[in-house]
Amino acid sequence: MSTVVVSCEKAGCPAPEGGACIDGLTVEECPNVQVEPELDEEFPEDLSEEQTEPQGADTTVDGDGEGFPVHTSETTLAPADAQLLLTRSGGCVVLLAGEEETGKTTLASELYGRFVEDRGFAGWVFAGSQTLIAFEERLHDSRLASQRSVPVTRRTPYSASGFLHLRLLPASASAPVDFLLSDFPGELFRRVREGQDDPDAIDGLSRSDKIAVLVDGARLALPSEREMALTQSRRLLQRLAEHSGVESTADFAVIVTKWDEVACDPRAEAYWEQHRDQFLHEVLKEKPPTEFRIAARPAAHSPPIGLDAFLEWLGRPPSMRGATPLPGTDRHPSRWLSRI
Ligand SMILES: Nc1nc2c(ncn2[C@@H]2O[C@H](COP(=O)(O)OP(=O)(O)OP(=O)(O)O)[C@@H](O)[C@H]2O)c(=O)[nH]1
Ligand SMILES: [Mg+2]
Repeated sequence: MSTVVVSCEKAGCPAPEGGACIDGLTVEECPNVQVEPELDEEFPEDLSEEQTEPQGADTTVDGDGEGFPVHTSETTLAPADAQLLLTRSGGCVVLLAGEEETGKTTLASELYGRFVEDRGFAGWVFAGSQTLIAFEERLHDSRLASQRSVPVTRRTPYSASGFLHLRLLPASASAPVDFLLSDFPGELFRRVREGQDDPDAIDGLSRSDKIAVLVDGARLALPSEREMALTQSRRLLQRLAEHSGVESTADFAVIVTKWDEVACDPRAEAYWEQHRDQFLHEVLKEKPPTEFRIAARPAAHSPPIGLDAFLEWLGRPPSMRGATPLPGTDRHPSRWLSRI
């Protein structure tokens, strides 16, 4: 893999167009250029193989005006593109795991939505995204402009699934961190929970730094549904936590989504309080998952709940239980750490 010059700070330098450096320097010697790997292989089937240029990359945006150019595409990132990004700059892979309509897409897109309203949120500054259009599409229906009285998120079909990308700059550091948030259909997780599919069917599972299993708060609020909702989420957590392909350094969380629906119903809240300890300590006894209560998009158009705490957890370096380099990549927890 060689490198190509994509930009040069020196006015008039022909290097980005394929010409010679205006100062006669090599790419390695020149301090003024931005370079990217030149890639010409076929798209790989999974994250562990060779990498190519991001699919659909069409625009270059300068996320925060401070020199972190990113390409943006109309779609989510396919696993190969996600891996390319990791290979280039490291990053944090976040798996949002939950069955149909548990709130995965809303959580990811409202996290991005915080930075649309205000470029700084919870100690981070927005520094770009390769999936701006995919984020915007996901937010569209929830906006007043969509003329709906109740905000909704469209179901995620397999054809639109992939990774959403957020590049964020921690207020206390100079280097941005790339977050890749999965947006997969709930059906995939139902099939894994039911044992119809192996967890390996989940793209990127073995590379996930953070794995969040969602419990649908709206179902906790329904007496006829709450027991089943907990049982299903617990089983999914178990299937993922016990899977040999999951890195020992991966951090787990359990998120009760749509917390607005739980918080307004004392019986629903009491039910979760009563069962949460068992839920959190039963599967991952040595290191129980972190619990979050999140309303990414409360029905009453009130402000979101819990997104700041969730982002703080995402930004925490992975725990170092028996840390080993990830196979097929130079990404290592210590490298991830050094970026924060
Ligand atoms: N009341 C309330 N509703 C929410 C909240 N978050 C999501 N929802 C609604 O829950 C429904 C399902 O949310 P999605 O984000 O589409 O769920 P999903 O897990 O991505 O679903 P699939 O793509 O089908 O797997 C949508 O109608 C959302 O508007 C929340 O915080 N509060
Ligand atoms: Mg979805």
